[in-house]
Amino acid sequence: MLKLSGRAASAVLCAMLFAIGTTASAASIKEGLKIAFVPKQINNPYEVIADNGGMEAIKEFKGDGKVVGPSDAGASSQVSYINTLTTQRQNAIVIAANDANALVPYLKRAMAQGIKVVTFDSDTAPAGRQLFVNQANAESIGRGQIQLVSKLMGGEGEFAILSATPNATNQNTWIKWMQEELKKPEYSKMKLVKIAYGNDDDQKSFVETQGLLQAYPNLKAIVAPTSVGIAAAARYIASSPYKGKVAVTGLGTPNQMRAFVKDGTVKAFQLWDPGQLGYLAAYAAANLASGAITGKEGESFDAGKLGKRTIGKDGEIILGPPTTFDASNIDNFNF
Ligand code: RAM
Repeated sequence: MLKLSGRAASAVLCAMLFAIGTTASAASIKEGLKIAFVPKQINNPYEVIADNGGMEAIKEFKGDGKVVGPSDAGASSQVSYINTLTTQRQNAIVIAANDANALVPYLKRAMAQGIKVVTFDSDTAPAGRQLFVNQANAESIGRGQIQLVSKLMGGEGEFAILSATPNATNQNTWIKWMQEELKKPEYSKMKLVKIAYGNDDDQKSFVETQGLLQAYPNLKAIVAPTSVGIAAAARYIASSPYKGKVAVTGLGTPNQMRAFVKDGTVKAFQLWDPGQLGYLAAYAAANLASGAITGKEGESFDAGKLGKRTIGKDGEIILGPPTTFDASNIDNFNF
């Protein structure tokens, strides 16, 4: 048997106590928490991946998870779901908000009844939630989109943005940063001619793409910072005479964009892993609902396979930087 000196033995004891300490933080989540995910809309593949990530996490910590939500991303379409979840006394609501302000009174009512509210993907005004799990720093997403489209259109010419809904908090914040980036002298030959809204509806985004190409015959690129918009724009361009002439980029899932990268319609686009976003949001909600964190800046919690995460300013938790996908790496991703 291994014999240890007094000092070595106490080092081992310390290590054991430390190990017990770290497991205690992992076990700080109560079992059986009822956590409901409310996506922007239920039929959007991006949101489905995010929600599945959330359900995976909830399973890990033995909670009781579900996904409920509207079929359109309209400003008030989530209100009735919030009200039902409040009546059901869920422990936490994790929501990708379709509007910064419209939901606040209802989410406040939920919080007043002890329900924890975490926004993810798309935030409300801070009064509507305790935490916001953001996919990446909003400024770097917005600036990154302009840097990418500038490269694709050779730094000059007209381009348009095809966004989601006019009230989507996430897209509006990113667009604000895109416009900020555009003020730099290196983009002086680029002109943003229009911001169109496809409402995160495939058909509307398709028709809006067609409209942009007709209205702006000199258009050199479309940037769609929405997974629904970029896929619809790429589908339109892929079978039109604009293929190879008008660049399509923005934010999309590799699985939805793969065919368009392979056929040359899309050269490059960006995203993060939506599954990890939902996973992180579920851990944040569970830690909040277990009383392990209160939502204050500087508090940390254990987020399962994503490791320790820390709450930043204004209750924001950031997943990580986005990835740029192109023909060279797209096959390494499957989501
Ligand atoms: C759409 C939604 C979502 C956004 C992604 C990039 O699926 O608008 O909120 O984060 O695109």
